[in-house]
Amino acid sequence: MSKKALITGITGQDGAYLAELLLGKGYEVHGVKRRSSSFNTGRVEHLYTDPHEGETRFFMHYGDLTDSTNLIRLVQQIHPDEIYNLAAQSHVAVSFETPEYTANADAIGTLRILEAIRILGIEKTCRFYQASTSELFGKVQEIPQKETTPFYPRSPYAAAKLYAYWITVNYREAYQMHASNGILFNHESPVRGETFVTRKITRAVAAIEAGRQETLFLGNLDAKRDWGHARDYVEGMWRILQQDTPDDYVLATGVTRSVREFVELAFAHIGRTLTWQGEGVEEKGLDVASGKVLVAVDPRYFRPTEVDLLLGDPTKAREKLGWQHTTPLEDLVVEMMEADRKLIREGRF
Ligand code: NDP
Ligand code: GDR
Repeated sequence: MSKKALITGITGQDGAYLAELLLGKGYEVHGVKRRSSSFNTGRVEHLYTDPHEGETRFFMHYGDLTDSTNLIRLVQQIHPDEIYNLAAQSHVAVSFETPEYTANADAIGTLRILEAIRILGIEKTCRFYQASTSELFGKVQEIPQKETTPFYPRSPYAAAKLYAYWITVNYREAYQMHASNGILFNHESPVRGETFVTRKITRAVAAIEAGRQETLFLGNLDAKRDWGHARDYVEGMWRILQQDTPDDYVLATGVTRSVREFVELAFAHIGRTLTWQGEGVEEKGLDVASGKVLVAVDPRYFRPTEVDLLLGDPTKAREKLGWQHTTPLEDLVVEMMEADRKLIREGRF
């Protein structure tokens, strides 16, 4: 009998990579997708087989983290061995605009799934993974950040994820559930959402190269992040749930780079070198060869409170899970740039 996994957020970046990983391991994979007026399953289309055309181990169900009855019914019907809770309003800047919804989906949504497991009495057989985040560390308390570093959330998103982190720990301790947190630092890929900074940059650089865009407008160029590849991080999620004992783990690369450095790497890939002029909102990135302004600051992208520096220490994950990242940032940028150049060539954006 193959194991059954239920993935919330299957239509997102991590959901797509995780579904592919688990199908490759022989799992039956069930995903929760939201009703949308436009197509939202593009990232998992390649995994889907029309049930009329043959056997499949990949199933999608309509649902929403804000609907308890739906979640209870899905868990009851599917009876999963493992639940990966990846669904969230995951955009930090957007969480300042939609704080109540973000709390409902990201914080209470997590509680709803834990309660579904408990109500259905499967807490001894069903393992639970919570998509926790380096945003919990927020305002720098310690460098690098590890499992014991104090949390200091800096956004409605991070505050909601803080609740989700602790309710996961609490249900583990109170009901002996196999419930674990992966505290994941930023991870990216060619299917990263287009409004997160890495993908926004690679898309814009590809568009500038193709003559489709003049300038890339960004917010804080000096924020530093520990960026890895999503493919490595979903492997870590799976490893966390295969442990005999539930626990919380940081997954990170152990290297931090600024948004500015990411921009420079992306432009270097199309043979452009930048020189920076001006300060603050006046700062611009100019093409050394032509003098054209390729990058400018738009304060619209500043956040009311910012997370300045994230740098993770993945020692515990390496020692206990045998996990480590495989993709240096330079390779990640090349992969994302090539994917976006291809989309442009094929007229797909
Ligand atoms: P994405 O934004 O790409 O995907 C989020 C997923 O959640 C999508 O499938 C989305 O559906 C779904 N979703 C959003 N709201 C709801 C809701 N109310 N009910 C049901 N589903 C919902 O995120 P990632 O794949 O990048 O991240 C996965 C998880 O990991 C998130 O919880 C994120 O907060 C967390 N995380 C991500 C990190 C990263 O660097 N990527 C780092 C640390 C944590 P739809 O497609 O319809 O919008
Ligand atoms: P983050 O990712 O907030 O770290 O959350 P994002 O890529 O949005 O921002 C990273 C840094 O870049 C700065 N920045 C900009 N960001 C965006 N989106 N757009 C811009 O134009 C821009 N200019 C500068 C930001 O201020 C920030 O400092 C991601 C999400 O995936 C979360 O769900 C996850 O929990 C964390 O990573 C770990």
